[in-house]
Formats: sequence, C-alpha cells, structure tokens
Amino acid sequence: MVAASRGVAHFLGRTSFARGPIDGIERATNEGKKEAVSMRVRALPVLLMALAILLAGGVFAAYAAQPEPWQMNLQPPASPVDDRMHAFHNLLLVVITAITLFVLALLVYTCVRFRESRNPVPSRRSHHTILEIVWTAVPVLILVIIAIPSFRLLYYVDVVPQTEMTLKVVGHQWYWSYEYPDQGNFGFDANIVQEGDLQPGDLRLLTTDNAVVLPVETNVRVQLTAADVIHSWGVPSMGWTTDAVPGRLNERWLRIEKPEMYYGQCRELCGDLHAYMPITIKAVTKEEFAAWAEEAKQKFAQRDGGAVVADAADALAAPR
Ligand SMILES: [Cu+2]
Repeated sequence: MVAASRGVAHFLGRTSFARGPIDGIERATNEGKKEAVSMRVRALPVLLMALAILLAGGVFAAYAAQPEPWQMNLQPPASPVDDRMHAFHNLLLVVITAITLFVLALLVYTCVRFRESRNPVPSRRSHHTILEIVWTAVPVLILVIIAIPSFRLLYYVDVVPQTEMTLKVVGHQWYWSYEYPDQGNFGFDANIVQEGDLQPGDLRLLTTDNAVVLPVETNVRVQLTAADVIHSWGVPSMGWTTDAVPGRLNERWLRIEKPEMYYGQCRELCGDLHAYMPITIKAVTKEEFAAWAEEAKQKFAQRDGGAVVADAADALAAPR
C-alpha cells in the first residue's frame, strides 16, 4: 500500500512541485510528524484489536434459526448450501473491507498531502501508463479470484444430487400449499396464524397453522410453482430464495442438518397480503418423519390434497 501511495504521489506530480515552499513546511512540521507517527504506532494494536472483536462478533455469533432483535449477522446455516454461502460471504467481507480501507486511505492521503496549502501548484499530468495498467489489472484479478468460488457455489446449489424424497411447494395469494408426492401423495395448505391466535412458542408473522415437516439428513428435491402470480419461497437459514412462477416448475435441493424449527417468508411482492404468507418448517428425525407422514396421509387425504394437486396442475397447464 505504501508503494502504491508513493506511486500515486508520483502520478499526481510530486516531481513537478515547486520544492521551496514544501521543504520549508516539511522542516517546520518535522517534530510534529515524529510525534504523530509514534501515536499512530501506539494506536495501531488498539485499532486492530477492535476490528478483530467486531469481525469475530459478526462472523461467529450464534443465533437461533429465526430473526432476532438487533441481529447483526446472517442466521446460522442449517444446510450444506447455506454453510458454503456463509463461507463465501465471509470471503467477500474480507475482500470488500480491504478494498474499502485501501480506497479510504488513498482518499485521506490525497486530501492531506495535496491540499491547497501544501500543494499550491497542482500537477497537470493526465496519463500514467503503468498506473493505468495496474488499476485495470488489479480489479480484474480480484474479480477472477471472487468468480472461482462464486461459480463453484452456483453449480453446487444448482445441480440436484441423488434425492430421497420430493416436496412440492405451490404459492397462492396469500398462502403456501405443500405436497408430498412420494410419501402417499397428500398435501395441505399453510396459512398464517393470526396475532390473536398465537400460542406460546409461536412467532408473530412467521408461524403457519400447518408446518412443512421434513426429515433431517435427507436430500430433498423441492419443486416450486405458483397458482396465480409469482411468489418466492425464501428461508434465510437454508440460503434459500427460489421463485414460484405460474406455469413453470422450478427445482432445487435441500438438506437440513438439525431437528429444529425454521422460518421464512414470501420474497416476491405478490399483492396485498404478501407480508402474511410465512413459511414454517419443522425438521424432525427420520423416524419421527415416517410416523408423521403416516398420520398426515389420513389427516390431509380428503381435506386439502385433491384441491392442491388440481391447483398445481391448472397452474402448469395455464396458457401463457
Ligand atoms: Cu407471495
């Protein structure tokens, strides 16, 4: 960075300064400078420590799989996809912090070093071939460094691995419905629990009357569509936002690591009650899931299943 600052100083015309007045100022401020340098050296460890504490607090703080008041960082990752997204996010955080600090340092240096009182005759230089090559090549290099893990993650998210079951998600104005085609082909609607009906443990604006129950440590193929307008199934702790589009079947995969409750919301402005169609996922062990599926087969067979399947089929068959 020092070398770069020197390069910029050179570029901005140090060579063409009128030396006299500057030498005078330099001599006069020599003592002050020495003191400032020693203060900077003393302040450096304190600054570094503060930065480390901030970063550690942000990166490693643990939260529940739901939004928390004053939450500063992402929700803890609940799936391998989100794990990798967090790693990528942390890499980008380092890169962007370094770039921002570098640019800030250059700005401050330029403001101080080339202020009118210290640099009364500005340079008229308009080109510097080496600097221009450097400030084109370095950003390209940074973008390439970012692109490699970015594409790797993109393909990891996109390519559905061997899956053990399928969940079909259908967006409606304004609720979600879910189908389990290979668990007995039942389905149900999930409507928001109104504020007055919340039970202890329910979350305002995030709890639905029927939760999506899914087994942990199972690769789930998730297919999404919508029956009316575009919705988006967004679950932050799973690194998940996928549009549910009428007449189109989107597909992604999901693997939940821990039995817990996970929450999400519609992420595509879809009308009046867009804010009131949350997602509640209950992840349970494989055994608990099998027992639940047995029960749900009976419970939902008549009530919602038929209608949901018909809706989805209509949505897919609708002329565009
Ligand atoms: Cu929606």
